[in-house]
Amino acid sequence: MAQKLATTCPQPATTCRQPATTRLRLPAAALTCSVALSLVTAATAGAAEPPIVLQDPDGDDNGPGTYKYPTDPVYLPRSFDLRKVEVTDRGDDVEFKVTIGANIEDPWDSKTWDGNGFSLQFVQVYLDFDHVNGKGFTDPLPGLGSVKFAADEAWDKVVVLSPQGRTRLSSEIRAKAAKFKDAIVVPKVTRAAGKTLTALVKKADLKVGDSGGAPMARWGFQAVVQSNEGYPDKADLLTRRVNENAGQHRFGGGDDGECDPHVLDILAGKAKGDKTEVAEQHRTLAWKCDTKVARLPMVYPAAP
Ligand SMILES: [Ca+2]
Ligand SMILES: [Ca+2]
Ligand SMILES: [Ca+2]
Repeated sequence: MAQKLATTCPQPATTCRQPATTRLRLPAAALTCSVALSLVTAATAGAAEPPIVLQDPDGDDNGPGTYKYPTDPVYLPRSFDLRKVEVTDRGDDVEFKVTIGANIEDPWDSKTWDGNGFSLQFVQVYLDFDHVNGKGFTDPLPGLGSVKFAADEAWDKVVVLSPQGRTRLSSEIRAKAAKFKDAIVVPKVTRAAGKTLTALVKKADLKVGDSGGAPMARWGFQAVVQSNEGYPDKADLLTRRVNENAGQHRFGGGDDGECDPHVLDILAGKAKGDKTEVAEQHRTLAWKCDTKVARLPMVYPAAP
Protein backbone atom coordinates (compact mmCIF):
# COMPACT_ATOMS: atom_id res chain seq x y z
CA MET A 1 0.00 0.00 0.00
CA ALA A 2 2.68 2.45 1.04
CA GLN A 3 4.74 1.61 -1.99
CA LYS A 4 1.81 2.19 -4.31
CA LEU A 5 0.97 5.54 -2.77
CA ALA A 6 4.58 6.64 -2.88
CA THR A 7 4.57 6.29 -6.65
CA THR A 8 2.04 9.14 -6.83
CA CYS A 9 4.78 11.50 -5.61
CA PRO A 10 5.46 13.87 -8.53
CA GLN A 11 9.08 14.40 -7.50
CA PRO A 12 11.94 12.33 -6.19
CA ALA A 13 11.17 11.74 -2.51
CA THR A 14 13.94 14.00 -1.21
CA THR A 15 12.40 17.06 -2.86
CA CYS A 16 9.03 16.38 -1.21
CA ARG A 17 10.20 17.38 2.25
CA GLN A 18 8.91 20.91 2.84
CA PRO A 19 9.07 23.15 5.91
CA ALA A 20 5.75 23.12 7.83
CA THR A 21 5.10 26.76 7.00
CA THR A 22 5.09 26.16 3.25
CA ARG A 23 3.23 22.84 3.34
CA LEU A 24 -0.16 24.54 3.69
CA ARG A 25 0.29 26.34 0.38
CA LEU A 26 1.37 23.23 -1.55
CA PRO A 27 -0.74 22.07 -4.52
CA ALA A 28 -2.87 18.91 -4.20
CA ALA A 29 -0.30 16.62 -5.81
CA ALA A 30 2.36 17.62 -3.33
CA LEU A 31 -0.05 17.03 -0.42
CA THR A 32 -0.63 13.50 -1.72
CA CYS A 33 3.13 13.16 -1.72
CA SER A 34 3.35 14.31 1.89
CA VAL A 35 0.67 11.82 3.00
CA ALA A 36 2.47 9.08 1.09
CA LEU A 37 5.74 9.84 2.84
CA SER A 38 4.17 9.60 6.28
CA LEU A 39 2.55 6.29 5.35
CA VAL A 40 5.89 4.97 4.15
CA THR A 41 7.44 6.04 7.47
CA ALA A 42 4.62 4.39 9.44
CA ALA A 43 4.90 1.18 7.44
CA THR A 44 8.63 1.07 8.03
CA ALA A 45 8.27 1.69 11.75
CA GLY A 46 5.81 -1.20 12.14
CA ALA A 47 7.62 -3.56 9.79
CA ALA A 48 8.07 -7.19 10.77
CA GLU A 49 11.46 -8.89 10.87
CA PRO A 50 13.13 -8.77 7.46
CA PRO A 51 13.24 -12.07 5.56
CA ILE A 52 16.24 -14.36 5.84
CA VAL A 53 17.68 -14.33 2.32
CA LEU A 54 19.98 -17.01 0.92
CA GLN A 55 21.31 -16.70 -2.61
CA ASP A 56 22.79 -19.09 -5.12
CA PRO A 57 24.83 -18.50 -8.27
CA ASP A 58 23.34 -19.06 -11.70
CA GLY A 59 24.27 -21.94 -13.95
CA ASP A 60 25.26 -24.53 -11.30
CA ASP A 61 22.18 -26.71 -11.84
CA ASN A 62 24.48 -29.65 -12.49
CA GLY A 63 24.89 -31.24 -9.04
CA PRO A 64 28.55 -32.21 -8.64
CA GLY A 65 29.32 -30.50 -11.96
CA THR A 66 28.45 -33.28 -14.41
CA TYR A 67 24.69 -33.63 -14.33
CA LYS A 68 22.61 -33.09 -17.46
CA TYR A 69 18.90 -32.45 -17.85
CA PRO A 70 16.54 -35.09 -19.25
CA THR A 71 16.12 -34.85 -23.01
CA ASP A 72 12.37 -34.21 -23.13
CA PRO A 73 11.76 -30.56 -24.17
CA VAL A 74 9.61 -29.82 -21.10
CA TYR A 75 12.81 -29.62 -19.03
CA LEU A 76 13.58 -26.05 -20.02
CA PRO A 77 17.09 -24.72 -19.35
CA ARG A 78 17.53 -23.36 -15.80
CA SER A 79 14.32 -25.05 -14.59
CA PHE A 80 16.30 -26.52 -11.67
CA ASP A 81 18.76 -23.65 -11.18
CA LEU A 82 18.34 -22.39 -7.63
CA ARG A 83 18.80 -18.61 -7.29
CA LYS A 84 17.29 -17.47 -4.02
CA VAL A 85 15.54 -18.66 -0.88
CA GLU A 86 13.62 -16.19 1.31
CA VAL A 87 12.16 -17.17 4.66
CA THR A 88 9.76 -14.68 6.24
CA ASP A 89 7.93 -14.60 9.56
CA ARG A 90 4.21 -14.07 8.82
CA GLY A 91 2.76 -14.19 12.32
CA ASP A 92 1.15 -17.59 12.77
CA ASP A 93 2.81 -18.76 9.56
CA VAL A 94 6.24 -18.82 7.95
CA GLU A 95 6.60 -18.14 4.23
CA PHE A 96 9.24 -19.91 2.14
CA LYS A 97 9.95 -18.43 -1.31
CA VAL A 98 12.28 -20.28 -3.67
CA THR A 99 13.32 -18.59 -6.91
CA ILE A 100 14.84 -20.48 -9.82
CA GLY A 101 16.33 -19.45 -13.15
CA ALA A 102 13.35 -20.11 -15.45
CA ASN A 103 9.65 -19.38 -15.55
CA ILE A 104 7.81 -22.12 -13.72
CA GLU A 105 5.35 -23.78 -16.06
CA ASP A 106 2.82 -26.57 -15.78
CA PRO A 107 3.45 -28.82 -18.79
CA TRP A 108 1.77 -31.82 -17.17
CA ASP A 109 -1.42 -29.95 -16.27
CA SER A 110 -1.30 -30.40 -12.51
CA LYS A 111 -4.99 -29.55 -12.14
CA THR A 112 -5.79 -32.99 -13.54
CA TRP A 113 -3.89 -34.67 -10.68
CA ASP A 114 -4.96 -32.38 -7.83
CA GLY A 115 -1.64 -30.55 -8.05
CA ASN A 116 -0.45 -27.07 -7.13
CA GLY A 117 -0.19 -25.35 -10.52
CA PHE A 118 3.28 -26.48 -11.56
CA SER A 119 4.76 -29.81 -12.64
CA LEU A 120 8.54 -30.11 -12.86
CA GLN A 121 10.15 -28.81 -9.69
CA PHE A 122 10.41 -30.37 -6.26
CA VAL A 123 12.34 -28.39 -3.63
CA GLN A 124 13.13 -29.65 -0.13
CA VAL A 125 14.13 -26.98 2.40
CA TYR A 126 16.00 -28.60 5.30
CA LEU A 127 16.23 -26.73 8.62
CA ASP A 128 18.62 -27.29 11.52
CA PHE A 129 17.36 -25.51 14.64
CA ASP A 130 20.11 -26.34 17.14
CA HIS A 131 23.44 -27.06 15.39
CA VAL A 132 24.12 -29.75 17.98
CA ASN A 133 26.02 -32.92 17.17
CA GLY A 134 23.68 -35.89 16.76
CA LYS A 135 20.43 -33.96 17.20
CA GLY A 136 18.29 -34.55 14.14
CA PHE A 137 18.56 -36.56 10.94
CA THR A 138 21.63 -37.00 8.77
CA ASP A 139 19.85 -38.96 6.03
CA PRO A 140 17.80 -36.84 3.63
CA LEU A 141 14.34 -37.89 2.45
CA PRO A 142 14.37 -41.05 0.34
CA GLY A 143 15.10 -40.48 -3.34
CA LEU A 144 18.07 -38.10 -3.08
CA GLY A 145 20.48 -40.96 -3.72
CA SER A 146 23.75 -41.35 -1.85
CA VAL A 147 24.18 -38.17 0.15
CA LYS A 148 24.19 -37.20 3.84
CA PHE A 149 24.25 -34.27 6.22
CA ALA A 150 27.08 -34.03 8.77
CA ALA A 151 26.23 -35.16 12.32
CA ASP A 152 26.66 -31.64 13.74
CA GLU A 153 24.39 -30.24 11.01
CA ALA A 154 21.60 -32.79 11.43
CA TRP A 155 18.26 -31.44 10.25
CA ASP A 156 15.15 -31.13 12.39
CA LYS A 157 12.42 -30.26 9.88
CA VAL A 158 12.10 -30.28 6.11
CA VAL A 159 9.57 -28.19 4.19
CA VAL A 160 8.52 -29.87 0.94
CA LEU A 161 7.63 -27.58 -1.98
CA SER A 162 6.01 -30.08 -4.29
CA PRO A 163 3.48 -29.76 -7.08
CA GLN A 164 1.72 -32.83 -5.67
CA GLY A 165 -1.48 -32.28 -3.71
CA ARG A 166 -1.69 -33.04 0.02
CA THR A 167 -3.40 -36.44 -0.44
CA ARG A 168 -0.69 -37.87 -2.69
CA LEU A 169 2.11 -36.34 -0.65
CA SER A 170 0.72 -37.74 2.58
CA SER A 171 0.28 -41.23 1.19
CA GLU A 172 3.82 -41.23 -0.25
CA ILE A 173 5.23 -40.03 3.09
CA ARG A 174 3.34 -42.76 4.98
CA ALA A 175 4.54 -45.43 2.57
CA LYS A 176 8.16 -44.37 2.06
CA ALA A 177 9.27 -41.97 4.77
CA ALA A 178 7.47 -43.10 7.93
CA LYS A 179 10.53 -42.53 10.13
CA PHE A 180 10.59 -38.86 9.09
CA LYS A 181 6.85 -38.29 9.19
CA ASP A 182 6.87 -35.87 12.16
CA ALA A 183 9.79 -33.96 10.62
CA ILE A 184 8.26 -33.46 7.17
CA VAL A 185 6.27 -30.25 6.83
CA VAL A 186 3.64 -30.17 4.12
CA PRO A 187 2.74 -26.50 3.54
CA LYS A 188 -0.81 -25.15 3.93
CA VAL A 189 -0.44 -23.68 0.46
CA THR A 190 2.15 -24.15 -2.28
CA ARG A 191 1.94 -22.09 -5.46
CA ALA A 192 4.04 -20.88 -8.38
CA ALA A 193 4.26 -17.44 -10.00
CA GLY A 194 6.90 -16.37 -12.50
CA LYS A 195 10.17 -17.90 -11.37
CA THR A 196 9.16 -18.31 -7.74
CA LEU A 197 7.58 -21.06 -5.68
CA THR A 198 5.89 -19.85 -2.51
CA ALA A 199 4.86 -22.06 0.38
CA LEU A 200 3.05 -21.03 3.53
CA VAL A 201 3.75 -23.19 6.56
CA LYS A 202 2.13 -23.11 10.00
CA LYS A 203 4.69 -21.85 12.52
CA ALA A 204 3.47 -24.52 14.92
CA ASP A 205 4.48 -27.18 12.37
CA LEU A 206 8.09 -25.95 12.62
CA LYS A 207 8.35 -26.55 16.36
CA VAL A 208 10.41 -29.37 17.86
CA GLY A 209 10.07 -29.13 21.66
CA ASP A 210 11.37 -25.68 22.59
CA SER A 211 13.21 -25.10 19.32
CA GLY A 212 11.98 -24.08 15.88
CA GLY A 213 8.94 -21.88 15.27
CA ALA A 214 9.80 -18.32 14.19
CA PRO A 215 12.65 -18.32 11.64
CA MET A 216 16.06 -17.26 12.93
CA ALA A 217 19.34 -16.46 11.22
CA ARG A 218 21.14 -18.83 13.56
CA TRP A 219 19.23 -21.81 12.10
CA GLY A 220 20.87 -23.89 9.40
CA PHE A 221 19.27 -23.91 5.95
CA GLN A 222 19.68 -26.09 2.89
CA ALA A 223 17.42 -26.02 -0.19
CA VAL A 224 17.73 -29.07 -2.40
CA VAL A 225 16.37 -28.78 -5.93
CA GLN A 226 15.01 -31.97 -7.40
CA SER A 227 12.40 -32.80 -10.01
CA ASN A 228 8.90 -34.00 -9.28
CA GLU A 229 8.41 -37.57 -10.51
CA GLY A 230 4.83 -38.79 -10.49
CA TYR A 231 5.97 -42.37 -11.18
CA PRO A 232 8.94 -42.71 -8.84
CA ASP A 233 11.08 -45.72 -8.12
CA LYS A 234 9.43 -47.76 -5.38
CA ALA A 235 11.56 -46.39 -2.53
CA ASP A 236 11.84 -42.80 -3.80
CA LEU A 237 9.69 -39.99 -2.45
CA LEU A 238 8.44 -38.44 -5.72
CA THR A 239 11.97 -37.73 -7.01
CA ARG A 240 13.56 -38.20 -10.43
CA ARG A 241 16.65 -40.36 -10.72
CA VAL A 242 20.07 -39.45 -12.04
CA ASN A 243 21.57 -42.09 -14.32
CA GLU A 244 24.83 -42.40 -16.20
CA ASN A 245 23.22 -41.12 -19.40
CA ALA A 246 20.34 -38.67 -19.65
CA GLY A 247 17.06 -40.14 -20.88
CA GLN A 248 13.74 -38.63 -21.84
CA HIS A 249 12.80 -38.33 -18.17
CA ARG A 250 16.07 -39.17 -16.40
CA PHE A 251 18.96 -36.87 -15.53
CA GLY A 252 22.39 -37.93 -16.77
CA GLY A 253 25.99 -37.54 -15.68
CA GLY A 254 25.75 -39.76 -12.61
CA ASP A 255 25.60 -43.47 -11.93
CA ASP A 256 23.03 -46.13 -12.76
CA GLY A 257 23.53 -47.67 -9.33
CA GLU A 258 23.28 -46.15 -5.87
CA CYS A 259 26.56 -44.22 -5.58
CA ASP A 260 25.52 -40.74 -6.71
CA PRO A 261 23.51 -37.93 -5.11
CA HIS A 262 20.23 -37.26 -6.92
CA VAL A 263 20.51 -33.54 -6.40
CA LEU A 264 20.58 -30.81 -9.08
CA ASP A 265 21.32 -27.63 -7.18
CA ILE A 266 21.93 -26.75 -3.52
CA LEU A 267 23.03 -23.80 -1.40
CA ALA A 268 26.77 -23.76 -0.73
CA GLY A 269 29.41 -21.69 1.05
CA LYS A 270 27.81 -18.67 2.71
CA ALA A 271 24.89 -18.59 0.22
CA LYS A 272 25.67 -15.07 -0.96
CA GLY A 273 25.39 -16.16 -4.59
CA ASP A 274 29.00 -15.58 -5.51
CA LYS A 275 30.82 -17.72 -8.03
CA THR A 276 33.06 -19.45 -5.48
CA GLU A 277 29.94 -21.27 -4.33
CA VAL A 278 29.83 -23.19 -7.63
CA ALA A 279 33.15 -24.88 -6.88
CA GLU A 280 32.08 -25.38 -3.26
CA GLN A 281 28.90 -27.15 -4.39
CA HIS A 282 30.83 -29.37 -6.79
CA ARG A 283 33.30 -30.23 -4.02
CA THR A 284 30.67 -31.14 -1.44
CA LEU A 285 28.55 -33.16 -3.91
CA ALA A 286 31.56 -35.08 -5.27
CA TRP A 287 31.06 -38.83 -4.93
CA LYS A 288 32.91 -42.02 -5.67
CA CYS A 289 31.41 -45.51 -5.49
CA ASP A 290 32.42 -47.30 -2.26
CA THR A 291 34.79 -44.56 -1.10
CA LYS A 292 33.14 -41.15 -0.97
CA VAL A 293 29.58 -40.21 -0.02
CA ALA A 294 28.45 -36.73 -1.07
CA ARG A 295 27.53 -34.24 1.67
CA LEU A 296 24.69 -31.76 1.92
CA PRO A 297 26.03 -28.75 3.86
CA MET A 298 23.92 -26.51 6.08
CA VAL A 299 24.23 -22.75 5.70
CA TYR A 300 24.05 -20.76 8.97
CA PRO A 301 23.40 -17.10 8.01
CA ALA A 302 24.27 -15.78 11.49
CA ALA A 303 27.67 -17.49 11.50
CA PRO A 304 30.61 -15.09 11.23
CA1 LIG B 1 22.04 -22.04 -8.84
CA1 LIG C 1 19.62 -30.45 14.48
CA1 LIG D 1 24.10 -23.99 -5.98
